[in-house]
Amino acid sequence: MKIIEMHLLPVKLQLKNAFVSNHETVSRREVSIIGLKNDTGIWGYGELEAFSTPYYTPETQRSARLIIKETLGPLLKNVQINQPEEITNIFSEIAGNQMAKAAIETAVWDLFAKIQKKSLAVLIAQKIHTKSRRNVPVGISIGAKSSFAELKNAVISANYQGYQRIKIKVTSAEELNLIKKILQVFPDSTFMIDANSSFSLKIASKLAEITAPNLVMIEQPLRTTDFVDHSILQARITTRLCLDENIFSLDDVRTAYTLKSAQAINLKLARVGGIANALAIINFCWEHGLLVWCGGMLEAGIGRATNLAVASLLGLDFPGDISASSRYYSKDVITSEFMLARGMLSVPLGLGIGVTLTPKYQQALQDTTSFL
Ligand code: OSB
Ligand code: MG
Repeated sequence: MKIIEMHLLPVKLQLKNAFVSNHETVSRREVSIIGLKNDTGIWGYGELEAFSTPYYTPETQRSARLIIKETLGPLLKNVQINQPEEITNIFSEIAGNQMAKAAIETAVWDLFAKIQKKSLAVLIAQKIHTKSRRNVPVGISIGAKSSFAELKNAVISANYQGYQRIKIKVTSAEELNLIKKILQVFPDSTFMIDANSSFSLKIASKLAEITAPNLVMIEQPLRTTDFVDHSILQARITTRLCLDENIFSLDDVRTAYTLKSAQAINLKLARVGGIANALAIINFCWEHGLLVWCGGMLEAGIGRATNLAVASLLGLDFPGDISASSRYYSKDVITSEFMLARGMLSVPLGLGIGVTLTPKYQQALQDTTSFL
């Protein structure tokens, strides 16, 4: 098939609650919806997940849209595509820009699943020779809180809703005292913390002291370009380290594995350039005994559906950062809602990503001029 039209629609969504991390406080989330039309009139959809600012990763919505329109899109013009994996190879001559690449690549996967009349979850499972689960165990990521009372209430609420694992954002080493108390007050909940680089090697001994069995991992404690200090830290503590911001590619995962910088990988499709790279990373992690699980980055409906298709893979058992729609935006871009039932989200049964843009967003997307 060939792609004959490409459309890009910037969208601004209001988060119900501001999300605080060490990088920034997000209250308005900007994403872009990408729509691709092929030569038989079938559409595929993807979501550009870069943030408005370059704190979490170097790309921004504006930089990525520019790269998509001026550089990546034109590489697919008049090109015959037989398999979705071909996109990653075509884009490999362009350095970096993983989120821009992933936006197009995931839309092509959606398109192929629709052509083959199957769900994206099933297509992906077939590619990696496993099965797709109907229901996916999920967790929640709670933004940093300034008081113990606020944090405790957020944990009570997450437990009440049924989330199977709770991640708490931490913006400084001082907040570890709050975390220690939480670990004691909720011995039966499974926790992890995400420092988003707000720790340093200086607090290694403080981290080594936390041996609570209900703290299953510490995500991204140190600098986003460092593998060496993470390795030193991992050797000094018994709690698993998990890398997020460091990981843009399979090569980064291999570096982390070889240097023993972490024992777990937070996998985000957008951050690694799309589904084909994500599958290569999953395979590597499974072969080498690294725990790999699906992260999230405050996606809107299209991105959440795409993540859920990957997270549905049998074997990706650790609950991901893919929470119910109600946790994020008052108005999303799709017509359906992801709802939590017994700590799980169910994978849509429809073709491709299995969700549909609301008429308003579908119209707005089609009204943009194709940049191909
Ligand atoms: O560090 O995992 C992170 C959100 C935006 C950017 C980075 C991160 C996050 C989250 C939220 O933790 C996960 C979610 O989408 O619910
Ligand atoms: Mg993280």
